[in-house]
Amino acid sequence: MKNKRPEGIEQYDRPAGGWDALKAVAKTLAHQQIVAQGSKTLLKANQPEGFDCPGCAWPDPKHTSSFEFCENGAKAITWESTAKRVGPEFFEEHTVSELWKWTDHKLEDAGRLTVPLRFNKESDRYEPIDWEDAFEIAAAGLNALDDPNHAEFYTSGRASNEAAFLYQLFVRAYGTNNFPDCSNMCHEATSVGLPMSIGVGKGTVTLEDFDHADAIFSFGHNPGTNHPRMMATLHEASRRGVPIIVFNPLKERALERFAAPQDPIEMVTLSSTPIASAYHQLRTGGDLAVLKGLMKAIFERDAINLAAGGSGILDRDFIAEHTSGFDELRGDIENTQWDSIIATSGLTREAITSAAEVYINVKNVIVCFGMGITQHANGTENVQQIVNLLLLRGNIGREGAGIAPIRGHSNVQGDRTVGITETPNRALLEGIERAFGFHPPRNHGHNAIEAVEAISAGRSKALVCLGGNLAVAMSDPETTFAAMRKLDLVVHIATKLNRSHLLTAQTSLILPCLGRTDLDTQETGPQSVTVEDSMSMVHASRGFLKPPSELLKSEPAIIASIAKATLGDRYGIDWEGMVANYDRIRDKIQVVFPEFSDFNERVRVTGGFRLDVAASYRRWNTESRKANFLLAPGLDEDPLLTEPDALVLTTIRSHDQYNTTVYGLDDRYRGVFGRRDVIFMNKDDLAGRGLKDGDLIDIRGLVEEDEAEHLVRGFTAVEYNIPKGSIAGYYPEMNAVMSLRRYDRRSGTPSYKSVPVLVAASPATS
Ligand SMILES: Nc1nc2c(c(=O)[nH]1)N[C@H]1C(S)=C(S)[C@@H](COP(=O)(O)OP(=O)(O)OC[C@H]3O[C@@H](n4cnc5c(=O)[nH]c(N)nc54)[C@H](O)[C@@H]3O)O[C@H]1N2
Ligand SMILES: Nc1nc2c(c(=O)[nH]1)N[C@H]1C(S)=C(S)[C@@H](COP(=O)(O)OP(=O)(O)OC[C@H]3O[C@@H](n4cnc5c(=O)[nH]c(N)nc54)[C@H](O)[C@@H]3O)O[C@H]1N2
Ligand SMILES: [Mo]
Repeated sequence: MKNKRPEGIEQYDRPAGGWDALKAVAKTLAHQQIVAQGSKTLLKANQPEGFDCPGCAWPDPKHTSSFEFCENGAKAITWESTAKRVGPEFFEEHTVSELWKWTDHKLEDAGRLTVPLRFNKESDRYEPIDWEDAFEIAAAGLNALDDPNHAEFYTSGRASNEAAFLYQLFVRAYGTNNFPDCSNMCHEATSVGLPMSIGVGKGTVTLEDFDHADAIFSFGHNPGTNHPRMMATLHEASRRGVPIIVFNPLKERALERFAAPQDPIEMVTLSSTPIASAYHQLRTGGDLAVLKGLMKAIFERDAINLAAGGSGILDRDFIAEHTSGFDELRGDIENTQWDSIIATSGLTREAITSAAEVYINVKNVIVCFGMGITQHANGTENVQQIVNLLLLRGNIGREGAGIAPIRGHSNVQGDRTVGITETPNRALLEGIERAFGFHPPRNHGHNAIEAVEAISAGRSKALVCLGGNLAVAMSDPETTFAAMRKLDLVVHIATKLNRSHLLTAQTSLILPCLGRTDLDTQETGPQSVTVEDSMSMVHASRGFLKPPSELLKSEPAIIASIAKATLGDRYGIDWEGMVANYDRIRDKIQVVFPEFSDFNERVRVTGGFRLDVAASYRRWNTESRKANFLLAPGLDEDPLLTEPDALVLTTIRSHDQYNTTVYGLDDRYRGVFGRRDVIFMNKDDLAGRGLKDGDLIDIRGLVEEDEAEHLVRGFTAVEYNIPKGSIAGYYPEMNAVMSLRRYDRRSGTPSYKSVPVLVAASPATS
């Protein structure tokens, strides 16, 4: 007899994609009450004349004019273009204390914000306010600070290039480099690690390179959920017979099998295409060991080949001409023993060697990776070891090969390119001076963790957020929430209500803005914005829907107005002129960043243009002028994990969420329906603790001695196919067990994917 599973937990046997994906979209459209308009909206996503889908940063194919079906893109779009509204009546009905008790899902699901709001402490309510008053209040709050470095300016990666550029200009003219940014919690390990290795913090491949790849390696990303349009590429590659080698502790369905909704045969015959040719379920955090193991196997094969009189299997010409540090790398890998590689990775030597064979036996290899690589204490090292692996056979800077960090938010890469960074380099500072004639601050500002620390310590007094949900996205909500409540001034520029907005300060403003899908009309007519995808392609995006309220302003307009109110005529910056016509913002972008030359002309060409990624042409902008093999000595275990019984918790996204935005409670591909309060565990880890499938458990984060308890109670243990010692739970619920001190020391990226925890039965059940 089959054991009874916990409520809402099922075996989901179907491939990813397919009819269930179409059904899910129909359900979303109905829920957001926009059936007629919504379906038309979907057809304009990622089309030359349409808007850039706010769902992910995967590039658009160059030669398609047909609609690219994407379930989660459809959710992102309908979530924004919903018919539901959050206006003055909503806030008359609900106090902030009452809203605080709502779930994250319910808060955002209430609909689009329609009026500027100011929090009134007496009534415990947000109340409508005039735009002009809002700008004056924000300006007065910022100007009241003793030092501009006492303010923090957060950016979430949906902001367009134009909005982000004006924002960084405003903040630098105001006088600080405090730019905490969602990227600090995401691909920062990439942005810090890659420049040291290859001289540029971006991926080196284009979408066309996938057509020429002979093997694709995938580490720690879940494209079926988070980048569904990537499935078209993987599906096509698999059908061409390209081996796809996956390293992921969880068997993600889309990486196993996928039925392309675009493929009439798969849809009609209910068939699907296998994606991974080999699926390696490594231990969470075992990537460094795997990467070193792959290199060790390659060196071993090379030695055998040389001994047999061959010329070796490394690209020795490339290594000699283009790289530095090869001997040191080889020494490090020789010193790393198979025993520790096997123990840390949880994979057998045979498994690792077989993957290395695939790598050796083909010419062109692309390595893709996501948060499973970056969100670890050694995230930067992980990224650099991926580069090492690629360099060994010259797999960077030629067609069909390279490194492909799969970015998160749709314009997170572009925001960085146009100046959202707490560590400005010389080119950026000189560019601003050239374009605007003032000396921007040079000192390093705060990243996301440092910003929360500064607020928590009372050093920073004001926080401006260009989108996002910083308090919920960050580790350790208890500390972060308390910190936010101590602020003098908070300004949120947002489309929808979320929990961060309810952490009210002395003065709190919510300024509602247009989204990607909305028509943006300024003095000179309808405007387009631009975005940069994961592969450095820059293109235009134009919304076309009637905005949810006549009162809404665009992000550039809001930023320019705050800037004008705060700075007056300082440095003679023409804020109004730039907002009247976004071409003028782009003209300035091109003065600051010469790679945007002829920006307005080039972005008007269908498909846009690619920003120069020097490493794609084997030009290495590193100090050595070479690509550097960099070392990650040892395979050190986290000291907290040496505690007996410690498990490594990884935090993941469900199929029904966009970061802190929870669309719904299903995680279809993992067989979870109607709930998120579950922890996936290996059956031995359950048994070893006297637990079974369905038991209620408490999860305690292991923290340093002087830290407060980090405990969550009453989650349901679900027996799952995950390596022993590794457990998984959903972000953001599990952020409560994570200390703010846990982050990659090189990049500042929180180690959301390797949280040491203890699991025990909930007292309620024992
Ligand atoms: N629909 C939707 N799309 C999104 C988002 C969303 O929330 N929803 N978020 C956007 C953003 S901001 C981002 S950054 C991206 C995130 O996209 P992903 O990088 O795919 O994000 P995660 O869900 O965090 O999952 C990472 C994957 O890593 C695996 N993993 C966990 N720990 C490890 C490990 O130690 N090693 C390895 N090798 N793998 C591991 C998990 O099992 C999971 O499959 O997606 C973007 N797109
Ligand atoms: N435990 C754990 N924590 C994590 C992660 C993890 O994997 N595990 N992932 C991290 C990652 S990769 C990231 S990127 C961060 C995400 O952190 P954020 O980027 O801060 O969070 P989001 O949930 O994407 O922000 C959602 C909010 O953005 C606003 N918004 C949506 N569209 C727009 C728009 O067009 N304009 C404006 N102005 N506002 C808009 C809405 O108000 C919405 O509530 O979380 C990080 N936190
Ligand atoms: Mo992200």
